[in-house]
Amino acid sequence: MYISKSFIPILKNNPTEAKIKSHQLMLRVGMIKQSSSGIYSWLPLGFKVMKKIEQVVREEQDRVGVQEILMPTIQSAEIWKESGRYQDYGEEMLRIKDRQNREMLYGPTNEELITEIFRSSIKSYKSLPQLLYHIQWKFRDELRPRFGIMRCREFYMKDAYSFDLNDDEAQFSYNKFFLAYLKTFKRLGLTAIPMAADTGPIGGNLSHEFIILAETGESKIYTDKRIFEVKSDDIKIEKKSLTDLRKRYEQYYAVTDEKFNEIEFNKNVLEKNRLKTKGIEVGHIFYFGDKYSKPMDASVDFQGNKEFVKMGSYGIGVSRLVGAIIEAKYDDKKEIMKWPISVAPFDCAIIPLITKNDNSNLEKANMILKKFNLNKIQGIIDDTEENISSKIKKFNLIGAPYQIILGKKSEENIFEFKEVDGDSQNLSLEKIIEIINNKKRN
Ligand code: P5A
Repeated sequence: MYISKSFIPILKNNPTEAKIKSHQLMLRVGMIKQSSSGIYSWLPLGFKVMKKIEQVVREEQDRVGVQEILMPTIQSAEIWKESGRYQDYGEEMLRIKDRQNREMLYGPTNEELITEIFRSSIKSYKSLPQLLYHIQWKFRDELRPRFGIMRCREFYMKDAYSFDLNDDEAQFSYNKFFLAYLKTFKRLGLTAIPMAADTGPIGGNLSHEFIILAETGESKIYTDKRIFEVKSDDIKIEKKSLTDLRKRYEQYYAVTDEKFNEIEFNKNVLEKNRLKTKGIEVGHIFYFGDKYSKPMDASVDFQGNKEFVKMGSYGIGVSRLVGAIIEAKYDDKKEIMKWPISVAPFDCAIIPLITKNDNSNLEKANMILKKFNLNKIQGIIDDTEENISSKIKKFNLIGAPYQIILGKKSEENIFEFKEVDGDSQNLSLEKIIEIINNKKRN
């Protein structure tokens, strides 16, 4: 891919309307474009990153046995009236009427719709558990959309739903998501901490928000620092092992604003371990028993009895994660972004010095790109005639984790290679390919 042919509209300076660094960078390198308040178009660079995040999220859902479906964005008001949330949801819900004057809405979440799908097909406890997810746009008419795609009105969410026979089994399902979330965020290069949280309009009395630390985050958090040391690599998808995982986290005080209690905090956490800071909520899981199954009559037959299924729901802010990763990885003083390779828009930028009289470096760049393609490495060539330093600055913002620089003295088979935030070394193309592919495998 050539930069001259790509749709990456880069701005010289930071846009003044953006207050936090992720919003600034996303506008600056043309990842998104605002369409109206809190509603964005995703341009190639932003879309590529979001799709890669989506794929990581998907793989980790599949790994714990959740089945993918796709529900529509537009829902009928009828099912929301059944659950009682049509009134409760208030002005955040975008309500629409179709030409038959039927009440519809743009889904802010899907507990009702999935319950309706479940109850129409599943009748026996033998079909449980059922774990289903989809990745779909949501709309919430937020009072104050802020910070670009961090708190917007239309956003992309992975939402999953679990159906079990009893509390014990439902906890097992909950814990599977707990583990899947830790793995997902880790693969995205983030340390996300599960914190006891309020359940808000979703309901229930058990819930964890997954938070990554960031000064610009909108969630206030209060925690014992030692929670950052908890390990989960040895955990298996088995009841006992997963219960143990929850215990490892829950032994430490870690709560969001609404659950905070100063006296408890001081009692439970030694002064040296206390951390009061801010974070970004990238995921949120809930257990709410029969809150929806009872009013909507979603039940199974168990030994001749009618049992309302016990449900949970599990969200990840896929579009918000794009911003969250930038908040965690962008050095705005040096103006260097480094995407984790798992979601980088390109693996390596190829930056040749090209002049009117000499395009031998462009030929070299083409040869490198060909080899990259054969090795499934995604490269992009800067084929413009700008000077090398402004080209490097541009790619520092785009954030491909690696760069190859073909300058004045570039040799035939040895190339200047660097991590976007590191020092140069001269290496053969074979070695460069090996380094990038090793990184991609880990
Ligand atoms: C869980 C899945 C739910 O909606 N129902 C289905 C439950 N949870 S939640 O916490 O309200 O949202 C899940 C995640 O979506 C992201 N998110 C947002 N992202 C961008 N803009 C918004 N306005 C927005 N609202 C929620 C968050 O990452 C949240 O954890």
